[in-house]
Amino acid sequence: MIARPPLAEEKLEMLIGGRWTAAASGDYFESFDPFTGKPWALVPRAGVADADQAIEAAAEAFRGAWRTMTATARGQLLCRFADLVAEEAETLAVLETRDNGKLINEMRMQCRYIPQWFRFFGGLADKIEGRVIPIDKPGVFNYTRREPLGVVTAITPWNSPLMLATWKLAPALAAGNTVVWKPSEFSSVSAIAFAKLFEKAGFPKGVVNLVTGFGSEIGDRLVTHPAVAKVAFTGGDATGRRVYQSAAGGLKKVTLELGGKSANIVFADAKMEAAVPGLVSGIFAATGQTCIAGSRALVQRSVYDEVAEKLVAFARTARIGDPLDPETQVGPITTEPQRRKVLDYIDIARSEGASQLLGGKAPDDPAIASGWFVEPTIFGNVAQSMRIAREEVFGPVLSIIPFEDEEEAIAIANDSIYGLAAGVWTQDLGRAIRMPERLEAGSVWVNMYRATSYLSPFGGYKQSGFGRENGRTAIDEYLQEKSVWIDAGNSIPAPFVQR
Ligand code: TXE
Repeated sequence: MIARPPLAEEKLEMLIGGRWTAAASGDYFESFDPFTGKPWALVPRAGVADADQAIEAAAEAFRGAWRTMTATARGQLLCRFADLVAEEAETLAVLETRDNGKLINEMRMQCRYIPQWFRFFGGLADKIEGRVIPIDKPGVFNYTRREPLGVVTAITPWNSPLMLATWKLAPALAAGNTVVWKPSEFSSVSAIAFAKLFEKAGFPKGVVNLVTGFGSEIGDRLVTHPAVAKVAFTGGDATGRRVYQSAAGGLKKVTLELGGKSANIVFADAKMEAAVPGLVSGIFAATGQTCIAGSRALVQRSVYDEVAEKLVAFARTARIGDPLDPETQVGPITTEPQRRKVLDYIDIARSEGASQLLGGKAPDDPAIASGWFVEPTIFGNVAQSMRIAREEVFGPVLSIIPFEDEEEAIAIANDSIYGLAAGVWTQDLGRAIRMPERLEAGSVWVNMYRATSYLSPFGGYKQSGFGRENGRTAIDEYLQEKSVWIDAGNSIPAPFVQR
């Protein structure tokens, strides 16, 4: 078991223009450990003046040292940063677990994996090439340049704080942009440790700025400041809509990743020994606090009773406890408001007539009574019309919805405003090909669930957002194309006619 040191009295600092600093106001806020329910760190509460300073520092760095650095040198910096993250992975993982309550095993896996993003995008930095266009005008040389956008604001959530920031920072920096990063007010501590590594790696001042504070206080400024070229956001859909609207005023580029209500679909021909743990991992791993949570289990009616019974039996054995204990399988909910939201949805599901098969409350165990826990909860015979089947809960709550055949499975799965991910469990090869074609989701897993990689694009269909993170093309989200025309023929222009 990893020791849990007492409340850090030290006041943490944020990074603005290469300077570690408190907020201009001198204010701090407490970050809570979801397992103890107590504050454990003091984080600067940035105001609009701090946000402005960070954006101005990023704008200056973009015009200065960063702009003139060769792409190869930029890529090497990203790789050096990757090495530092690899060295510090364990420390970062423990900070993340203390700050957001997610399992140490999961945060270790993420923190050890993050360097691959910086190596991959670092490697791409000097492969950003333009084209020579065989232009249809004699004597004219036309080529394209792919250039960075400028200052990118990255706004990130609490559920996988460093991983989701990495998905933005790695391609944004590789493309030559500078960044102002605002982590969630519920998980800023690991972000501060991460930012220190950018400094240690040797990034020029102002290229990466970290502003800690409340979205409700500085979010709007970080989006609307005239020097911001693009906003990359992951969070809830209500906040995402607001960010999009604010960004529209300044015609900023935006990418949004907004969660979902993903269907994890089990056909009668599935290998049940894989499908049942697959359903469990889709929802109870990470205590359901993942954008790709398979929160709707669609189960073919002929195996409905068998799957429901096995699911309940399997989920009942999940060990709930201290997320710093590697044996724990279900940790607390990250925030107290989020726990209330989850318990409210459980009440709603009951009042809508869903049958509760497991959980439905905070655990009774006095050893974990101070933590923000909710038991793994399963509702059976859920109808797609119920709110529990339509709205994102973002907690350990699974709805089982029966279906008759492939057509009905597709209809139910696609009957959602969201479209982030889907899972299909089948042994039928044709079905394994047909289903991904027809599912309206940005990621589809067949006979597996919840895998992501720096190599493969990730993002939403419909109201799960737009833009893609990860994979080669993610770097295009942080570039713009310029067309350059050169008259190589010394011709004298005809002034009043378009050439
Ligand atoms: O998210 P917010 P919250 C969903 C999930 C959850 C719900 C609410 O359903 O229950 O969202 O969670 C910043 N301008 N997801 O309230 O507010 C905020 O400071 C600019 C899904 O914690 O969306 C944080 O840095 N920024 C999800 C970030 O937005 C603003 C992950 C995300 O917080 C802002 C998290 C504003 N006006 C929650 N207000 C996913 N897609 O994985 C807040 N923020």
